[in-house]
Amino acid sequence: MTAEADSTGARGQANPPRPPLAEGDVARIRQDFPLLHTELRGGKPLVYLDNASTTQRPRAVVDAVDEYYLHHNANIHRGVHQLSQAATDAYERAREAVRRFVNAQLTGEIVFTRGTTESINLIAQTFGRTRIGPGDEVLVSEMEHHSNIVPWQMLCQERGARVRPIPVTDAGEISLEEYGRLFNEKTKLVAVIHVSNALGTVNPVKHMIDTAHAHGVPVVVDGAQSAAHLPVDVQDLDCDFYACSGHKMCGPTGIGVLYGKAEHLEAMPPYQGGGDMILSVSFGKTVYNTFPHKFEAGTPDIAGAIGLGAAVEYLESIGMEPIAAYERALTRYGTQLLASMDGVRLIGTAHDKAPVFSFCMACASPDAIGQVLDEEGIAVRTGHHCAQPLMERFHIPGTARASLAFYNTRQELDALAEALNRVKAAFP
Ligand code: 7TS
Repeated sequence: MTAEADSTGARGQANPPRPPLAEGDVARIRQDFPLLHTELRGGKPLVYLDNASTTQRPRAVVDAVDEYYLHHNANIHRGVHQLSQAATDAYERAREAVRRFVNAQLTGEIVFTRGTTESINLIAQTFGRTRIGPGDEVLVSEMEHHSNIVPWQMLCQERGARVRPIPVTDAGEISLEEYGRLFNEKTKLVAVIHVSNALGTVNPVKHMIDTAHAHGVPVVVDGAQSAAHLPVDVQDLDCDFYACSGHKMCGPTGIGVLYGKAEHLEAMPPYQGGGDMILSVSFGKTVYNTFPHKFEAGTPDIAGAIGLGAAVEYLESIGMEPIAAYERALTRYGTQLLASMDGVRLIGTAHDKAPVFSFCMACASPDAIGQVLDEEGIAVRTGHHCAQPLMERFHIPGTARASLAFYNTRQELDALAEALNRVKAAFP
């Protein structure tokens, strides 16, 4: 772990360093993901490079979901019957697994949501509504995903407050100087992406949190793209909130996490009303449940939470430090490969990056690139990646984006480069 990486909030100091994954490890890991062995278009092996959209699931996750539905299915926190208790135990064990994974202090600081989007909307509609008033300012970076912009715009519109963008440099890094200058007595919240989905930049969020706290300002971290790539330690970061999505970290879709400091969750009003979030209801007076249940109205995605618990246990079994180290090597390899290609322009050349390669080509639009790659069995995403202000910042309508995970290989990056030569041949 480099000194620079430390300021990103990656865990690593407390644990002895473990070696990165070797090629043999990755070959074994790939056996855990049946879908990676798919053949497309008349026998071409799938090269799945769209992990920022959603990762693949290992068999352990699918099995955990199956096991729940086939053998333990019941509603939670309700019945005294055995099945309901077993389901409740499994759901709460998953919460504890997530707590351990992000190193929260208390299990109750983990709220299950539908995903990052819902986690951020929850914060905006509860914490945000109690904190943001007329004339106040919320700082968000220019590289945010729409789900860390629009909920703040909606809140600010309602409250007569405003969202102020933190500028991004040409390399795709947050300008820390400009960030520091944006603070004033009206600044009430910072919301920042840990790892950029569109550029791969790993932001120095720990440093940014320190700066915000020095001004008495709480920080929300969008961890949708970091949880599967870096060891995350919310206590070390000292973030006020951390949001992530199960499906971007090998878990099921429809389940996500909101970590919040206990003092905030305690003080926040509920998000939605209904069953499970109350202790008692009468027409005279309703008493809310304690956190995290206060924020989990209605029957949750029980199977999803159990699958997410299995996903974090799977990631832990490989080790987040070895994953991060392996991915850093993949990032270096891919960067050299693509930067050396004529006619390919990498967007996002930050010093500290996750294995996300966003690029434009002089000869073809991102969509046309995506189509040629698809014919070769290579899955990438094209377009604005739900980061239109960032595309505007780089004066481009969109990019083609190859986003890798720990089960991707150098050979797959070679296949990408080879296919890009075909794009050039197709659009001379
Ligand atoms: N925040 C970031 C940084 C993201 O990358 C995404 C999804 C979200 C929030 C929203 O996550 P959700 O699970 O609630 O939908 N990003 C992408 C992407 O880059 N391509 O497809 C989805």
